[in-house]
Amino acid sequence: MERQTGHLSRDIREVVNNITWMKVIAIGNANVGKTCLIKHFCESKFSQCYHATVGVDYGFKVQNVNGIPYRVHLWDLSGDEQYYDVRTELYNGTDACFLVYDVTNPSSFESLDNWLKEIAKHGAMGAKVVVVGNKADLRSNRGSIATTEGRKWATSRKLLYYETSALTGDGVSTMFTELLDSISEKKPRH
Ligand SMILES: Nc1nc2c(ncn2[C@@H]2O[C@H](COP(=O)(O)OP(=O)(O)OP(=O)(O)O)[C@@H](O)[C@H]2O)c(=O)[nH]1
Ligand SMILES: [Mg+2]
Repeated sequence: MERQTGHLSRDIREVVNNITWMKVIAIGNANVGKTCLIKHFCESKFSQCYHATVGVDYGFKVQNVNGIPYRVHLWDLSGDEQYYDVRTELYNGTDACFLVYDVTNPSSFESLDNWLKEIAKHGAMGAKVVVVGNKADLRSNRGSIATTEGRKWATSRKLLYYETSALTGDGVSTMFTELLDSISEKKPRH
């Protein structure tokens, strides 16, 4: 095969160009575990240290969905109010969104409606949204939101509900797999 140094061969370029992509965003209050969930999905790793996302992080992963490879573009948005303007630039064209709260943090649960309003107002109203109660491993802490309460909130808005722990990995793969499955059904392939 002829190949110029530093260039992909035509065959590989064709494969890369033809692969269908999906845009997935993570939203929810600061400190709820969005970055950790993505890290677990992409690298099966967890970090106890909190490094707040500054504005946005971006990465992609090639993932087989129902036997077909997709390029999953993951946009990890900061939950901090100061980055509102950054986030609102990025919602357009979103295929799927996982809206995260921390089951031990009631104010992150109370903020969920505001997040739905934010994405609807700024271009992601057509996106598939799922609700994720994260840090399920800490559920025994006093004041935690019960599974029934989280599920009821999601169901009342016709959204699917998942519980996860980015620490133990429980529920993470199920949430991502089902979310990507549901988009692949709607997403036309090239
Ligand atoms: N015990 C436990 N801790 C978690 C879990 N997920 C995240 N954490 C911890 O929670 C803190 C915040 O996690 P991040 O993933 O950085 O939170 P974030 O939602 O990305 O926060 P921002 O980037 O500020 O919006 C870190 O100290 C993590 O180690 C979990 O499932 N269980
Ligand atoms: Mg983050």
